[in-house]
Amino acid sequence: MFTFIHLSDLHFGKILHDVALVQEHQPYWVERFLEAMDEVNPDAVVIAGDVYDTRNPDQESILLFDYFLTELAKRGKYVFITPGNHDSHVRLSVGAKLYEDKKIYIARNIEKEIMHITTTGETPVTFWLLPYVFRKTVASLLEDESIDTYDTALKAIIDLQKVDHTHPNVLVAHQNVIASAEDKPEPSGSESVNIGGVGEVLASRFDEFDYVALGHIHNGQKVGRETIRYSGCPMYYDFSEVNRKKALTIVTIADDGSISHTYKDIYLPYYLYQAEGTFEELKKQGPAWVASVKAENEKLRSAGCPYEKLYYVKLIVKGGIPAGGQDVLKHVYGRNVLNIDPVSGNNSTGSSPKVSSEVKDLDLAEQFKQMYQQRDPNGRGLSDVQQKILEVILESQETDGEYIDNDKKMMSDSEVDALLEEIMQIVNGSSE
Ligand SMILES: [Mn+2]
Repeated sequence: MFTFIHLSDLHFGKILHDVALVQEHQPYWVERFLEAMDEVNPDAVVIAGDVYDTRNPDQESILLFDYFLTELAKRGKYVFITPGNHDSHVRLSVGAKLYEDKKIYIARNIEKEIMHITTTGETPVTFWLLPYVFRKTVASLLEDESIDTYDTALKAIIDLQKVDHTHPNVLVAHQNVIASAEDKPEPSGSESVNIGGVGEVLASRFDEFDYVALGHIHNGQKVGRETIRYSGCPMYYDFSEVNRKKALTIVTIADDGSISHTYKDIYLPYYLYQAEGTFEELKKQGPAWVASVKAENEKLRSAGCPYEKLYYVKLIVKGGIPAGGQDVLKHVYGRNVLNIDPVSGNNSTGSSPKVSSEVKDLDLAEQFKQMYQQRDPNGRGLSDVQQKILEVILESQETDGEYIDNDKKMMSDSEVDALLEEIMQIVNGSSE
């Protein structure tokens, strides 16, 4: 029997609204994870991409990953890590050759023969580490310009691997995988990637592999068969995940090669609560909710649990908020209100404007500028600095094909989001 914990999308350095999770919450998660790992006592831990939230992580995030790796190494288990689209594969894999003595394997860039390791022990398993596949990287690696989609790029790479079926084979990958055009995994709001069709690859490309440990989509779920799975991000990274349960995916490969999975709950650094109603309704309901959280924590304490449950709150206020109403709600719900979203009648701020047909034929920079202006409630558009940053980003992604497929003539809303996020990161980061 061989057991491993399937993780992905740690996103060290992520900011939830204005909370820098790396300060307290992500270190807390690492501790709870290590405790859970010691209980499960797996043979391996797999991290299927997006260790970091950005390709240029801050020092706290790097130190947290360093600590996490060191603790994993102390336990002497196999560790398999592959870079996601948020990671710089170079920064992620510094010293990777040295770690191999500690049974820690970190993939770097895509090569014709991808990194694969067969474990020693009673139930040998071969782990294949596939870094995030960019179409352009594969097209240039294989010198084949007919590779024109992510799906054909992935197929071309997989076809080159010589999979030996005398052992079970596990592929670790980070892609937007769909079972079919009608059967797509349900995204969360926090992937900040192009879910709108770009980058999709078919699950059937993985037929050679007994289990596919996926990252990228932040809601844990299967894709087609039970053994092609997203583990989901380990803690809540968006209020759209509010009703999702977060638990560790534990995969067991039996001696007869059959594969099953279970979930293990761990204590999370924080939980989410979301309520919707008029200002008066929300104000009235607040105290009862605060009391229920208090009761829940008292129950935990009397059961000998050393941890308290912390909640972050989002309030969707219908019908407008009176002057000073935000402060009233913050007072009622406590200091952990992260987001008060006023929704008033048909003037909804919830959905973003659709792409108008005239925007289609413009170049990406021009499209982005127009869409940004449409979204900006003041209609101001990009500042000069933001415009410069946009140009630099679009130029750099010419070379690695990130965020947007340049061959696509139209940007989706999620692509605008991703670009905007990157611009904001650079703007915010430059003041540090
Ligand atoms: Mn991710």
